[in-house]
Amino acid sequence: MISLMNTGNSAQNKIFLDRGDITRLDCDCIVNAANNSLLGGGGVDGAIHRAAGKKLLEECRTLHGCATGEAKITGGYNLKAKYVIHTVGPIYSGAASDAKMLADCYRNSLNLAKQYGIRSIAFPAISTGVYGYPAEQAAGIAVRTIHQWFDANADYGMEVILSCFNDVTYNLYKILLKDEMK
Ligand code: AR6
Repeated sequence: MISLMNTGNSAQNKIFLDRGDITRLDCDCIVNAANNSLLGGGGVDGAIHRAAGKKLLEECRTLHGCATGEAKITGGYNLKAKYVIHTVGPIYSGAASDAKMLADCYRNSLNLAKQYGIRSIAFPAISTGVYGYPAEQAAGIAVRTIHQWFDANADYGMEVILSCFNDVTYNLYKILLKDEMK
């Protein structure tokens, strides 16, 4: 895992970059790139449900879905992570609203995490798989939104892990975050 110190006025918040499977990470919370039903699917959603076990789906059934850009929280069950935050990214269409909804996913997930006292949270590259969001644009939105949240929550001390399942995502984040590398 590469550690990246956040610069600017929010010294206690940090970004880390990890190349691998988000379900194996040992952090307080992992974020799921879910769909509106919250009842499972392919990609990272399928991997998280498989690793967490059937009780995750049982709890998800009680949530009655989730709107695009919003976030809901459950337990982590068989995962190392105590919590899973489920957020629903936009299906890429090219409309201006795509970027807003993708930023909402990161912001709302971080706000919910803070409400639960979470200090370390791992994000997959939301919407960049099945939902077709161009990886470079999505990485830029993720990094910008996390930095905005750090600035707005300067003394909280959140560790954000950007989980990269492929080299394209990993290299994009590495370029975007190069100024923060120690
Ligand atoms: N760990 C980390 N990242 C992963 C993993 C993993 N185990 N598996 C895949 N990724 P996607 P979306 C990466 O398709 O585009 C589901 O069916 C993947 O390489 O999982 O938001 C849901 O139910 C990509 O970079 O999510 C929805 O219907 C990123 O995770 C739909 O897919 C997101 O890819 C959501 O599509």
